[in-house]
Amino acid sequence: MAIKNLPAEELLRPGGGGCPGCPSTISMRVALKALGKNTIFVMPAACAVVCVGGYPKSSFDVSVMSVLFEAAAAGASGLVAGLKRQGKTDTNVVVWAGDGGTYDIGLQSLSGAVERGTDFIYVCYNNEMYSNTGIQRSSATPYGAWTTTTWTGKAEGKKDLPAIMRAHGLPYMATASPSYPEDLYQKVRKAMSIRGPKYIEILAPCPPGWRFPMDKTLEMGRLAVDTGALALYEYENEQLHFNLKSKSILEGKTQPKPIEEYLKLQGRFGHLFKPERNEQALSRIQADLDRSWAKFRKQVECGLA
Ligand SMILES: Cc1ncc(C[n+]2csc(CCOP(=O)(O)OP(=O)(O)O)c2C)c(N)n1
Ligand code: SF4
Repeated sequence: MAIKNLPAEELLRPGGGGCPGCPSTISMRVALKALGKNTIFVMPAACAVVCVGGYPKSSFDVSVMSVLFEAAAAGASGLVAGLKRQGKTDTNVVVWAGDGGTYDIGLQSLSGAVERGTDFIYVCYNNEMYSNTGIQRSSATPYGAWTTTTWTGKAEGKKDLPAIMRAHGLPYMATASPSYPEDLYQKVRKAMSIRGPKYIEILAPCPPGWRFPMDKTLEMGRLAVDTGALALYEYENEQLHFNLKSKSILEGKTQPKPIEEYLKLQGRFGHLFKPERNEQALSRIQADLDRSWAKFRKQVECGLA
């Protein structure tokens, strides 16, 4: 599918509160083209809910239910049950949450909703930190990254939440990027066609938090895929299927670019390059990444996910 073939209707209007170049807003615009008007968003505390705009104004042409930080998936479960009671089973109930609200504080409510088989789509736009409250670390923040609570670089690696979601045995999971809108669109459409819980994780390069110029969001997303920092895939019927360049990286047909090419454009990793290169940290980051691809290859070879 070509980008010009995406539906022309815009359900995200101008006037939202996101920063220029906001990856959540760009992704939301594409997702709404897939979802259409019969959609209700459930949003916990995060940038995205601020981006909607201040009540009574809204930049969205669909309803948004704002819930407590820890309760997005529980709120969605209630909404799905209420709609079902009214006979409305064709409404898309979609959680749109940051990584703080997903990897950390909302994890129990997400796990519970998935375990109960709730028919909803949960989207995590993962900007790898708590950006709305001033860039604090989350369990999705990668090793070595600066945040206001990891001044010298995070000492721990990130939690593998996609693996935790797959371990729930849910019917559909995918990773996506605002830099590949056609792929994101198709993954949202696929999620809409499947009953039960669906989880989509969007890697969201955030200019103020990652410290890069705001016109470089899409370039950063493409570099994430080119270096293998983001693996684009779908998980369906307990199988992993890789997409776009991630497929040829997995199959060894494309050599990923060195991770440094991605890191050195982000101010949050600036301390790894100056005043002098931190070879130990850089090699650890590359080695961790290589290991995660080796694991993916094994999983695909053995038909495991
Ligand atoms: C229980 C609770 N703790 C803390 C907060 C403050 N808070 C509001 S938004 C936010 C950060 C959200 O981070 P994330 O989910 O990663 O989304 P992002 O801001 O990055 O878009 C925090 C800590 C809150 N609203 N409720
Ligand atoms: S801080 Fe990042 S995620 Fe939040 S509105 Fe700005 S660009 Fe978007």
